Amino acid sequence: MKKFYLTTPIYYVNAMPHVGHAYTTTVADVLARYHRLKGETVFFLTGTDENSQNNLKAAEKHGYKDLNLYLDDMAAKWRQTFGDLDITFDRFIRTTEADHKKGVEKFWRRVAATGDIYAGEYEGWYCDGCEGFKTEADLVEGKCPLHKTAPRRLKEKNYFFKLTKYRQALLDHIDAHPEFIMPEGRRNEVRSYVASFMEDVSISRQTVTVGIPVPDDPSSVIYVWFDALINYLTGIGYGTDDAKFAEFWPADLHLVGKDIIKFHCALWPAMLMSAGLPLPTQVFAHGFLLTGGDKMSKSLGNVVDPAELAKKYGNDPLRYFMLREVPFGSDGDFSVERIEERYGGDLANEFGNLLHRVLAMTEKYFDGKVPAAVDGQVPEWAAYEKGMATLDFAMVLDAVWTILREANKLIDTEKPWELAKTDRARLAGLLYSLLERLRQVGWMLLPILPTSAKKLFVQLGLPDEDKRPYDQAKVWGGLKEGGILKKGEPLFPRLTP
Ligand code: ME8
Repeated sequence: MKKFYLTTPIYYVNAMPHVGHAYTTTVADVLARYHRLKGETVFFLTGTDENSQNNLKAAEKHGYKDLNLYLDDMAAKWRQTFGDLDITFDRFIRTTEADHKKGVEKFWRRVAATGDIYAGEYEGWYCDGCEGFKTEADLVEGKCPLHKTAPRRLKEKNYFFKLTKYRQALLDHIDAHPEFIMPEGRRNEVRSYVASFMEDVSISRQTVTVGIPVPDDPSSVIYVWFDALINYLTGIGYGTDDAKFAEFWPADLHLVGKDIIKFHCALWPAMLMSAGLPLPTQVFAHGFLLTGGDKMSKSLGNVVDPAELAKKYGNDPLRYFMLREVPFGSDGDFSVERIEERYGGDLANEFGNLLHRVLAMTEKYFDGKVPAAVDGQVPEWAAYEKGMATLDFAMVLDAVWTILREANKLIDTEKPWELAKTDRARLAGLLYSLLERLRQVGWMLLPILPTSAKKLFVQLGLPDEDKRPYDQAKVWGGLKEGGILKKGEPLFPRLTP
């Protein structure tokens, strides 16, 4: 059976999740559900990046005396938020967990044995927000452009990773595997960084107190990024469960935001090459959700709480908005007004009302029973699947909404209320065809709007529909004559102000 291993970044817990974090995680969830539907063995990993000095600062700020208590509380809140958002992760990893630490140690020793770690002295500009050194060229008016704070000068003994040893191998890999870094614009950015700017990287800290100790040198801790990236291995058993690791590695997809592309497309593959492990198939870097033109970010203080939004609009509309509003890969504005417009237009009007009308007409003209089957087909599956495979969610949703819009148009042109008087056979065929299209739309929407799709199946009288094999479900004619429909509440009721 085919496997699909996908990951999100592991998030810092110095603040609560905002819509930006929910964005990456929701997209990952859509893909995880889609690949499960197709019958693949999916492993979906998300979690929290806890060995960070920023977390310690946050713990102190919130009056915690014990960092571990703070981490436990915050990890529980993140996990809860993702649970509330219907995220179906297979593991929520925390980098303070024992199996992760064990795997990191093993990985460090492996890279050291290759001869890729050396001791040296480092002096440079360090941005605490990024947890990384910055070159002069990275700074804008002396400040980190992301955190808008001045970096501090840092000088200490560090262990270095021979990143530059892998320059050519990385370039060769990027050139031979165009799908490795997506979208294409990001690939060019990484390529030019690797070719012209990449230097060896310091992978330990002496002045930092939080982190996994360097094996055989407890005076230093492992650099948080070196430790964090390894979560993609330890999350599936590296160092503790060889069989599981062999089953799932290499990752099929690392989903990340564009802010952390260099870590994932230069440092990470070089680390894997050094450790003699195969590289992930793809890193896809999406753009930023913006508020007021700036990246939504905890350090800028312009964040929106996804749990609040989900409570107000429901999870499905929030998921829909994230996939529909911003072309995946580009930046885009987040706004509550647009969520409401999408809710009222695409969801309530074009989808929810259609279902309601078709069910109401079948109730009125055929006692709420599925009329005899007629031929038909839904050619949009090809575009839908291509969109899912290439993470082109506009293509996916266009495919679904083409079906919905055509169905709405068909009602306008065929005028079933007139057919009821003139041509009952044609009316029966029309209604069957509309109901069957809605069943297929339900399948397309299962990964995207899981709650609404299941409600739709119930209303079509098929409460166990989602248990069917995907390949069978796509075949026209799944609805059987005489099936009893169950018109229920509208899928997207009018929003209360
Ligand atoms: O970087 N729009 O964690 P982090 C879209 N711990 N996505 C956004 C976003 C926005 N405005 N803001 C955040 C770290 N994100 C490291 C990662 S991985 C081995 C270690 C998402 O808490 C996006 O996925 O700063 C981004 O890459 C990630 O959150 C950064 O989360």
